[in-house]
Amino acid sequence: MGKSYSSVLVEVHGRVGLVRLNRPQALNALNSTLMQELMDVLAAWDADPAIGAVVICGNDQAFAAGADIREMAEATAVEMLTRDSIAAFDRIRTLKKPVIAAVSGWCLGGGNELAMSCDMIVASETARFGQPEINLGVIPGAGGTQRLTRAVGKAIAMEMVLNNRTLTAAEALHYGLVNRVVPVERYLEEALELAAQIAARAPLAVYMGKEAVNHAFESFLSEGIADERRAFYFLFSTRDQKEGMQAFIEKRKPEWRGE
Ligand code: CO8
Repeated sequence: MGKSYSSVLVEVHGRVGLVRLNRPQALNALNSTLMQELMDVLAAWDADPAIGAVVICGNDQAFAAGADIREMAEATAVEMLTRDSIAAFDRIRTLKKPVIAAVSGWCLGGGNELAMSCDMIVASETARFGQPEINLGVIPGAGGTQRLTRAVGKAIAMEMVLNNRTLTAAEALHYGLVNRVVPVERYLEEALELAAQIAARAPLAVYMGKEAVNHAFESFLSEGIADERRAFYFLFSTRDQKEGMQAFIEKRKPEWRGE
């Protein structure tokens, strides 16, 4: 990738891009530099056909303990609005490549909102999920009231947002916030394996599948169904559809080209 970053670490594993949030002294609190660097990396990988999926992780202690409180403590409403650093969260949903959050330790506030902005979450047994903004006299600002409620339901979301209830990894799995929970020694490997499996699949179908699933959260059922159907029909114009179906008939492995 060539560029050097101060607050994220970047690695490529085959067709999977791995970006590590790297402000361990602040439990990976999301400041503007980190968010800019993260978005820069994600945008570059989204445009790179050699990358098929992305994993975002922190370290074993913290995925991220929220937005950087020191950076925003003195900000005025006008400054917050003008800076609009929250806009970055929504961009992950619009990326073509699937993004998996590999979460261990603290996953709080903006950290949990970042994880929920990703397409899937693989958690370690030590992960703790929460929206503690109420302790700071504010509410979640980057989707914590919306994505969280859609994921875990109203009852649990209310407790988390109004009373700082944190979820253990097992609870997060039970309520549908995360895809899977594995021992701390394995969570990153597990996320990378899942990403590698998806990265080996037909790229256009993965992109349209991600978009169609995300549409379920944004539309009436009839609109979502119509959108899905259009995407399904469209995929019959791709070489990968012909190859995938022919390979099935010929009892061989398909070769995906993303065309
Ligand atoms: N911001 C800035 N610094 C932080 C943050 C944070 N969110 N979290 C931890 N740190 C720093 C601490 O200040 C401390 O630094 P120092 O050593 O210099 O004093 C260091 O990280 C280690 O933290 P602790 O000593 O507090 O570690 P503990 O193990 O005692 O406690 C906790 C861990 C419970 C996670 C504790 O650090 C904590 O409560 N952190 C704050 C959690 C929080 O309130 N998060 C929500 C922030 S608000 C938010 O996310 C709104 C999102 C809106 C949109 C996002 C826009 C970008």
